Amino acid sequence: MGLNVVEKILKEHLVGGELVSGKEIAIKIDQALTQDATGTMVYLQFEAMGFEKVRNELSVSYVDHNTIQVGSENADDHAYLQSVADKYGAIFSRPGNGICHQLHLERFGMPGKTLLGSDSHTPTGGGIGMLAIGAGGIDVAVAMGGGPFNLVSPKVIKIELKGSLKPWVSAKDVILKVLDIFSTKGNVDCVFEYGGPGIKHLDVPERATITNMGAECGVTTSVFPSDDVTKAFLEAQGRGDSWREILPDPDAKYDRIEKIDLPEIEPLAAAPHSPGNIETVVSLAGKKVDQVLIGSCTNSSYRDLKTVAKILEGRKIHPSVSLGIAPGSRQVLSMMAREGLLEIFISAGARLLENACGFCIGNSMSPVTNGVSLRTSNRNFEGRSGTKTAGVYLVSPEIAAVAALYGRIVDPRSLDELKYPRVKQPKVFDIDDSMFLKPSEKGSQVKVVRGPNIGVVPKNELLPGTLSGVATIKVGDKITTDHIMPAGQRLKFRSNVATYAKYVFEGVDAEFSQRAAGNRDAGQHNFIIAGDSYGQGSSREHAALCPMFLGVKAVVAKSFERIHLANLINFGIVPFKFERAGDYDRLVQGDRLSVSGIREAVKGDGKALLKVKSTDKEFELPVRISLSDRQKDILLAGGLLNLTAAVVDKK
Ligand code: MIC
Ligand code: SF4
Repeated sequence: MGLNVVEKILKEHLVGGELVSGKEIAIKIDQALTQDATGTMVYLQFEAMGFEKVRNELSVSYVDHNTIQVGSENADDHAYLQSVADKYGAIFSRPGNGICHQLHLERFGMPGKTLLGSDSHTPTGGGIGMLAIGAGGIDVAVAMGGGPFNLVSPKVIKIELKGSLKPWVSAKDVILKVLDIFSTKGNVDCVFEYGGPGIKHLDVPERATITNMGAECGVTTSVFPSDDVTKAFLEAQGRGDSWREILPDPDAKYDRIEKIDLPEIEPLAAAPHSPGNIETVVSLAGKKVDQVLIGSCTNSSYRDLKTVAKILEGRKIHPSVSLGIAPGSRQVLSMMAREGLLEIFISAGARLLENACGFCIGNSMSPVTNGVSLRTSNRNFEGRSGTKTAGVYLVSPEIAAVAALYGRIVDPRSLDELKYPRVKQPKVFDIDDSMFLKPSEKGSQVKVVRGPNIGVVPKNELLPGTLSGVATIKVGDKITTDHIMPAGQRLKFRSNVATYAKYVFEGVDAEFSQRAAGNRDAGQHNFIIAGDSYGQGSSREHAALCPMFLGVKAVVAKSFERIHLANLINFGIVPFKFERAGDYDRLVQGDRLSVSGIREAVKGDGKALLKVKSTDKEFELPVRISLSDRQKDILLAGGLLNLTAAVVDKK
């Protein structure tokens, strides 16, 4: 029987289990990436587990999130990461080199390889034909140490693209269309495999824009075949020898096929406050815009920024708009400089931003109160921009650039004065790898630099026999990890769990952390009650680690997102699902909750009873924990760190 691209790569890497969708499998990880905001914890855990060196083919430690450096915390993190990479054998990408996903695509991505990254947008690598998956930091630490990665064997959904895109419509609109079809929930344990005659019209960075934002649908990853387009990109990056063809067999099977006619797609936007809230640009036309930000790992390639430059050329931005442009990498930046495109940005009135995550993670450029911000990034969750009252619209670079000129959302197809600039991939990209530091020969002799911001990894206790405590918070549907563990101005505390934990649920309920710590100190377990798709968005394991530190022992939800579910288990927090979704309505914050025989339930069939008690009610309701045998062991041990530190083969 013929195989699809996903099956081909999985088959080559399978080290445990069977490729039957829904069943847990283990795969070998060829490459790993970390970024600084999750990376310090990855390396602290790597050290705590006792690994002696990095053992996979390639691990790269990028610095791109925490580059603001207000106070010494960020610089402390960078110094730690640089020294620890040197010691254990990873490549260190210096601050100023660019955004991890853009850089990895340019310089390291290889068709047919597996990549595990401690960042949810790792699937950007799917644009080059690799199986690139985002995961929690501890899973990446294990993979760097040579261990396998465990995942649910996915359902493969083929997205068949036909025809080519019309002027003013680009890859961003394709993924916004996909989000419109699939939404941000209900796609857990699926992979999108793109195919069909339309893919030959999309170059690798465009494909990467599409696979990048598959993360917003909640799929495990997205992948394009590796074809002549992939070959041309790798050759232009001076890496033609990394190419191999990977196409689906003609009789490959899929769990579902969705067809999209590229010429039918029109310019789209994701309206506040969800990437799944899709509207047409024409329906938003006329909306006044305060800020336009172009960049992020979704849309910061040479193609994207040159398109923007061509639109801005010879023009000035609207006086009421603040325009910021952040190239994705030093390669993009240097090509902009060499080709005179920076000149265009400067003359148009743009603010040149660092080639880093910056605004995308709310680290800078927060919009004005009640403002409208148009961004080419991938997430517009409420408050992520740093301004709770602002509305962020996610659009293509084309729509963003035109809005910067007019001060409002405009459908450029209605303008005669603007001609659509089609940008072609250059024959050769500028290549200068000098900001990637290879590990020195000194290895174990290297002294790891630990400034005051470098904390320790807290460990959990064994799972107790009975959980007993309080519903410390009740939240609704689609709670993102940005709700649970805010980034932005709190991002600099990532390496220090005790401090960062003070901000758990800060934007939702600023008293949560204190209340939870109080319960913990009084010997009570904290429970979180949640609706559907709990833990959407980022891979940040701090959204499990910090609640664990505050004594959260269980989350009772209608459903969970993939990476966050794995993170909860990895830190020993029990993920209960309501057996009957309607029971969610019967619980309120402050209810006293208990579950007895929890260790037996984890070992056995996963069914348990949640006892609910308050002054005016008392009842029991059924909850369920679905776990693989491996996950059962982790949960019983109180987390992966307790388990792996004991069994790891360290040499
Ligand atoms: C994000 O886009 O939310 C982040 C910041 O890149 C996160 C990682 C993190 O929280 O450090 C992600 O997407 O995984
Ligand atoms: Fe960085 Fe934003 Fe991409 Fe996350 S989504 S990796 S914060 S650019």
